[in-house]
Amino acid sequence: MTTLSGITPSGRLTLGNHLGALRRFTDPEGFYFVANLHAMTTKHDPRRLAALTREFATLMLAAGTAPGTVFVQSDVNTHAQLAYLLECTSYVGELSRMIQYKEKGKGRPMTRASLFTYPCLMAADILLYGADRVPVGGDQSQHVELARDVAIRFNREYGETFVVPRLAKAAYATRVKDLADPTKKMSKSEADDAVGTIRLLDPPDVIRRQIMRAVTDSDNEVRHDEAAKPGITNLLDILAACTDGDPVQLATAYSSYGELKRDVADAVLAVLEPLQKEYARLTTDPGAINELLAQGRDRALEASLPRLRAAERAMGLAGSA
Ligand code: AQP
Repeated sequence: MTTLSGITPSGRLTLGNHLGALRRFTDPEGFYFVANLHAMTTKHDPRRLAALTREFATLMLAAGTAPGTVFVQSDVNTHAQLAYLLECTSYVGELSRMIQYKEKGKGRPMTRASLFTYPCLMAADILLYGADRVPVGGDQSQHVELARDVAIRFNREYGETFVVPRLAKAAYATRVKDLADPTKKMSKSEADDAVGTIRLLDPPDVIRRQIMRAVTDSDNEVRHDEAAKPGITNLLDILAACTDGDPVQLATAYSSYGELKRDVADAVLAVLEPLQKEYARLTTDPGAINELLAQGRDRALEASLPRLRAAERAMGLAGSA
């Protein structure tokens, strides 16, 4: 089974991104990419995109993702090339039904065309590597369904070319909630100074302060109860994810919120400080990072090119080697 996962540089990486994604990027045969092309579907700042892309790639490496499995999407041309072929296999009707497009763009005059065709690029990301099971949740599941429909249609019209992906239920991963509003998930696209969002590269004293100020409730009873106590439940989930514990069990050890928050801060820093040290070490040698990303690029290109070529031939594009 091919493991493939992308992460969009739409804001600085958060603790949620690390616990839910980054630290699971461990398959030495996997493909893990900074999805920078996906970060251009709405108005963006080129300098910030370049800086975030570099920061993401370096953080992936610092998190222990195997060198050679990490690459930057725009370095591997096959993604954009196959996306175009898939645009020629998709219908305006089905793309207009995508929730993300309906919510973020439909009917607005300045909506980028790429927001509309984005699911074709995501389908290309998946189909290029023959990924058969794609674990995603939320709005993304509709895009995987589209990738599936497009693969089936392509195979029927032009001959068997793609593995038809299946939607896999995302493995249980902690959904880290915003510390200031624990009813919503912690998101990287929040404002850089949002107090409820822990960024992976924030200084330790800032992280500690944010956790100590996390929104809770007033009864001072530590109990895992998402509906009645979302703030405390979020802190227990974070503690459990950082210490490989059980959040319900952990709750029984605390009789005050202050005590719990101190332990959460210690546990989060025990996870993030080594990551920050490794990040700092890697950034002292930009040439070495370039070398690692070139390895990842070459391996991804080698793995994806045969399928792109097969698709080109199937669609009647002459001249492909
Ligand atoms: N709060 C979270 N808890 C656990 N996992 C999370 N992920 C995101 N937020 C949390 C996981 O991180 C990866 C990022 O995927 P993405 O770049 O496609 O963006 P996303 O899922 O939409 O995540 P964000 O951080 O909320 O980004 P924005 O704000 O840009 O939408 C995924 O594996 C996701 O599950």
